[in-house]
Amino acid sequence: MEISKEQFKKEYNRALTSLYATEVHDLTPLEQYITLGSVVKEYTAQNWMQTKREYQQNQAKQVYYFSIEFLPGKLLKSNLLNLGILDTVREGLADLGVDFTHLEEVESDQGLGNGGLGRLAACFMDSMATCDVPGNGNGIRYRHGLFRQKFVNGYQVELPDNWLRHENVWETRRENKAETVRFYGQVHLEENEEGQIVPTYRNTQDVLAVPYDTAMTGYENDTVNNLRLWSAEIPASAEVDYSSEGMRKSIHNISDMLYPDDSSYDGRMLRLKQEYFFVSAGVQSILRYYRKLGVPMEHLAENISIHINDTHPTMCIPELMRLLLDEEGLTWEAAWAITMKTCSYTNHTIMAEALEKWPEHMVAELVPRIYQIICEINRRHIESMTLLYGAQFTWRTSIIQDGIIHMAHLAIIGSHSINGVAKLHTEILKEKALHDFYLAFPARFNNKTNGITHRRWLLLSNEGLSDLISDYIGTEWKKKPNELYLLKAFKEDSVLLDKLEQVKLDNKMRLAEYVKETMGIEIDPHAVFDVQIKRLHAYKRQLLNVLHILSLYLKLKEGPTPEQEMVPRVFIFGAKAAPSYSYAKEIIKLINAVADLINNDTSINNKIKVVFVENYGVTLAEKIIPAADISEQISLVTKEASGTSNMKLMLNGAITLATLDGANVEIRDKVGDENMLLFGMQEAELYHFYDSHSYHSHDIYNHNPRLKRCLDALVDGTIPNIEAEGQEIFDSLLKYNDEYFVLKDYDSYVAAQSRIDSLYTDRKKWNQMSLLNIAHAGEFSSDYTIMHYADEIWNVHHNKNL
Ligand code: 26Q
Repeated sequence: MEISKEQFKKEYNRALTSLYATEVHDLTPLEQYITLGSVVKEYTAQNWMQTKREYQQNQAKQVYYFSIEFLPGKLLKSNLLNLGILDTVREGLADLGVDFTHLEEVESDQGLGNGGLGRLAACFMDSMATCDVPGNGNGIRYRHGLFRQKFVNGYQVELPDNWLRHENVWETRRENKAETVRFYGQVHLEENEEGQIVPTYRNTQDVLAVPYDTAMTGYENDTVNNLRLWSAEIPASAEVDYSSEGMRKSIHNISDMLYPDDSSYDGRMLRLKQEYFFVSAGVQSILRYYRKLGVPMEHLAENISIHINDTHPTMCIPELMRLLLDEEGLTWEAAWAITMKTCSYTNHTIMAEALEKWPEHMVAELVPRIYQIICEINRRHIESMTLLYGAQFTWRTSIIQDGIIHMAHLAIIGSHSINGVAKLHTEILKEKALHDFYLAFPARFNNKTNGITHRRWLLLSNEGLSDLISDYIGTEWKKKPNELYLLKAFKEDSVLLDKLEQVKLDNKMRLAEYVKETMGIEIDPHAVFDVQIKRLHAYKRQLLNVLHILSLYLKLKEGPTPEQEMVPRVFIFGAKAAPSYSYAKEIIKLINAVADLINNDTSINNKIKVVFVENYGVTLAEKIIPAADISEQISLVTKEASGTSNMKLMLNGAITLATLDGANVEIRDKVGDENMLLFGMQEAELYHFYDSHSYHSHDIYNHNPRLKRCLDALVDGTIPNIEAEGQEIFDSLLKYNDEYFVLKDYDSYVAAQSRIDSLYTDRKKWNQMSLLNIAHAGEFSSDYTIMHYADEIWNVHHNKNL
């Protein structure tokens, strides 16, 4: 949009008069922020309405992205960037004596997600709006997002995330768009006068789902899509008595908090309730919109696409069936054909413990009509498959097995498309995890490698680098991020390489200041900043990282060796552990204990520092990533479906130290082996160990004195205050045979690590590697990912050429 600085100042002043009836210098930063938010919201409102009108008038096919998590972070700066008024607003505020950075700081993170999956959903919302894809997000407005993490004596403590304490300026409550969601009770099928089977419900517990909408602005294109998050409220019904405390509480609880587990499912009724709550409200509201269009129900799939982000929204399938059967009066066959054509599903994990399974009796009790429909879907599936493939094969694909409902099976059977999130992950789905389904429905399987929005992860978070890039290749790359490859032409340009180094150094100095202020730890910006930021999980192997740190430390302590000449290293960790995941919490304690030991040992002359930032999330990532030299992507091969921090770090010029897992494979394909640091087992070797049961971690312990010394340090008092944790971790590696092959990959990890020093010392070489990583990272923009979804799965419009 076009707006002059003077006009903006006028509008800002008007807004603060109307909101607070005072002068700007009388406002707190929070009030100044709220004022700015209300001005920006007004700017987007016109485009928001216009976009909605256009979609309706053109009867454009719409995508509904169902996700139980959305993790957008802060919205102020990204909205300003997308509107094209970031600089105008910054300057206008400065004229008024307001520092924009102070306003940014007071905004709370919208942290309604655990990690990769929720952040991916947010990147996709950004890219859908930017690519003019008519896309809608559908999720839950949790009153509390992911917990706030604190360390007390090195242990993780979880505090509630009260992100709605202050007004949320970005949302709009729409009471007139509320839907009713039915739980429990009994359902009876009866024939009506027209011979149709209709259900009657008794003793249900009804919940009112009230939507809160947030504008998702596209980048300089005037498109504004909608993110709709549902809040559970007590219905104003005369028939049921909602006055009991228990009843009110049980309704209130549905949208009270985000489950903090991201890799093991928790079979609690409340979780299932959350799932059906946002699914039912969302699908009902889609059909309400669709009926208004006046197009026959038979054409639903030509106008609507429902995307199921992991299995959590799988009940979209039986819920759509329910509405088509019970409310629209369609036959089963017609309803099923529409449902399959409408729904598509993304798988984000192959880890067995993360695959959702629900006891049949729980589903039957909570959502009896949905249960009936699932049973009928399964009955028909079994019937048709048995004829083709025989009973045994068919049974393996059954939705219900031994009283358990397998959500992934339901999602696959009810969708026309099933995708994995990186090449290797999709191959594993097809060949291993979902092989039977792949044999039965090969055409449904496809790969869509994840992506990230380069707007948040470069333009917004690394302005120094963005400006430098534009100085050399112009600004086209902002809209066509693959043009970053033009940087390759400057590989030998020492002026650019020096400037690149300077930008990185500036970012490192900023991070160092933050670390000093918040943690009291001094770090040297000239040290190598080695970064591992992601959820804490055994398969991601933060343990491998800390064991290497420990071995470096022990070596330094042993006396003068070539390592004494090492380039100083700062190891930076950011990670939350699920509160119930005690092993992950023990690793946190270990890292903190090692950090304490090393940071306070003056004899090593500051060669190593270990920084474990508290409360890692989107906003901290935006501070850390621009300052990273090394990107640690060290999961056990086959376990990380894709990873996305790998892409963000690469885009900011970090060198990837990685196993060939998830999207690291695609990163290697683009930058080449010589521009990253690869190590570790590959897929075939791992499967060989699985098949032959020939892995014995004890043998490695016994034959590798350096590693043995390091592991013994966990239990012999070398590291103070970790008696219990040290022993548990030691046992996991030796007594329980090291499930994630940490010891197996240890030597090759140490070897890769030891290459860093000499590479880093050759500044030109290092800067060239960094430049090449940036040059190839544009191809990981989620704009491209979204266009592939639009073309190959959703069959919807987008505005760009691939
Ligand atoms: C399910 C049921 C009950 C409770 C919790 C859950 C649950 C919640 C969140 C299960 C899984 C998640 C999140 C998973 C996740 O973030 N997966 C990551 O998805 C990224 C985007 O595709 C990938 O890049 C990562 O590799 C993958 O780990």
